[in-house]
This record gives sequence, C-alpha cells and structure tokens, in this order.
Amino acid sequence: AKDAFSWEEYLKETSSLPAPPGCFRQARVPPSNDFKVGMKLEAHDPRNSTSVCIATVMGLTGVRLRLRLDGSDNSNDFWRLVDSSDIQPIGSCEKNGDMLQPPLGFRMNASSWPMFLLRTLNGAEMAPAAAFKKEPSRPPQNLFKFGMKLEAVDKKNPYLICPATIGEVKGDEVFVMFDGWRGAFDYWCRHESRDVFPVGWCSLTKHSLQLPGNSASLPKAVSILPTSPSKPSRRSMQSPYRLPNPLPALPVRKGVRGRRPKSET
Ligand code: MLY
Repeated sequence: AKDAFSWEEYLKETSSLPAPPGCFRQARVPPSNDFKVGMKLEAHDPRNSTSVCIATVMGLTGVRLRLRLDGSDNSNDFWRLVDSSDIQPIGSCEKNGDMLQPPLGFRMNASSWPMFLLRTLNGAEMAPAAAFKKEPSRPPQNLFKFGMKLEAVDKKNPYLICPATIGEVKGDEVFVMFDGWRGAFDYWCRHESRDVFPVGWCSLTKHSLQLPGNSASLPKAVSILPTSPSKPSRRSMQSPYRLPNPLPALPVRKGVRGRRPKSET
C-alpha cells in the first residue's frame, strides 16, 4: 500500500541505521502468542511491584497482552510481553509460599478480598503454563549507539509502538526519542528494557506500528521553507544523523495520513 510505513524507505530518507538485534533484550525469533482473551494469570501489580495479583487478558496485540488486574478499575490496563517475567501461571505464587494480593486501588473493602479471590477464580479459564515463554537473557552490555533507529513503546500511550531514535547513551541507559514528536514522549530507559524492539519487530509480530510524527525538530527558520508540491515525504528530521543537503521540504500530512489516534494524553 502506498501509505504503509516502510522502514527500508524511512532509513534511506533519514540516512540512518537500525540498532542491531543484539542490542535488545528480545527474542531473535519472537515467541507465539498462545493466550486468549478472558484467560486469567498472575501478574505483578505495575503500581506495586512487590505484590502478585490475578489479571485477566483483555486483548492481544502482537506478542503483547493487554492486562487488567481483577478487582481493579478499567482505567489502569497495562501491557506485557508473553515472555515477560512479570507474568506467571495461576498457582505460581502459592507454590512459592506467597499470597495473592488485592491490586492497588482494589474497588472493594479489603476485608472482602479473600471472598473476591475465590469468586474471581471460580470457573475461570486459566492461561496454560505453555503460553508463558522464557524471558530472553540481557545483552552483555549497552550496545546501543547514538542515532540508531528502533521501535519503542510510547510510555504515555503504552498500547502504541513507534519509530524512534537513540538520542544519547549513558552507562547502562539510553535516551529514546520518538521520531517527529518534538521530544514530548522521549524517555530514558535501561538498555535491556522490554519496551524497546529492533526495527521490523512490529511487522514480524503483527503489532501495529505508528507512523513517525509530523513535527520536525528543526530550528524555527527552517519550518518556513516552502513545501514541495510534488512529493510530500514522511521524512522525520529528528534523526541526529546527517541531514540531506539541500534541506528537503517539510512533510505536510494530509487526509488519512494526518489523522492521529484519539488523544489520551
Ligand atoms: N495523546 C497523544 C497521542 C500521541 C502519541 C504520540 N506517540 C505516538 C509518540 C497526542 O497528544 O496526540
């Protein structure tokens, strides 16, 4: 399709290189997603990581699960990879001599937790142990370099995975910059973060990949350059790599291409 995002073209347009797969804590061959909507499992509460809770699979996107903690509200869903160490089969907690906890913000009185737990598990479809995949090992060290391209979770809209660029490398951390978004969504994370993926990951795992934003990170003066009437391109100026010379017209996104997902931020 004419408007589909192509990494191959985008890398050429931005004169940039993808971060090699060895940089990432991700499986070389992505695992299969064998979960089904409605299945229950145990998950660490993202807002209170020491407690293990019951979660329900609300949706599947690529090899990620959209999870909701039982007893929690519908506005704190979170996403985990099927090979995340944050999730485990029901029964794991007890096996480890631990107790299942109510989620932070449990919508009932704490005293009703034991009964709630019994009821939520009664007749539930439990995710089979085989659906949980082993978490990949960490890369030996931070192998990212300035300017490398990748796909990254937008932490403010964590259902989204977007084209991004390594803007800085510092010790075990990297600065993830979202292409075409003027820094609004950028963040630091550890090099072995599970939220960053090699170029091509979304396509490989059938997860949707966002288009780069249309804001160029260039000095004001540049943005008054006339736009080319011929071929509007999806060029993002955020790549810290060489800019083409002469500078191309800034992309003007029209119609379907310009529409952004409903604002959640
Ligand atoms: N609510 C946001 C959505 C933008 C998502 C940005 N990501 C793709 C980097 C907005 O303000 O438009």
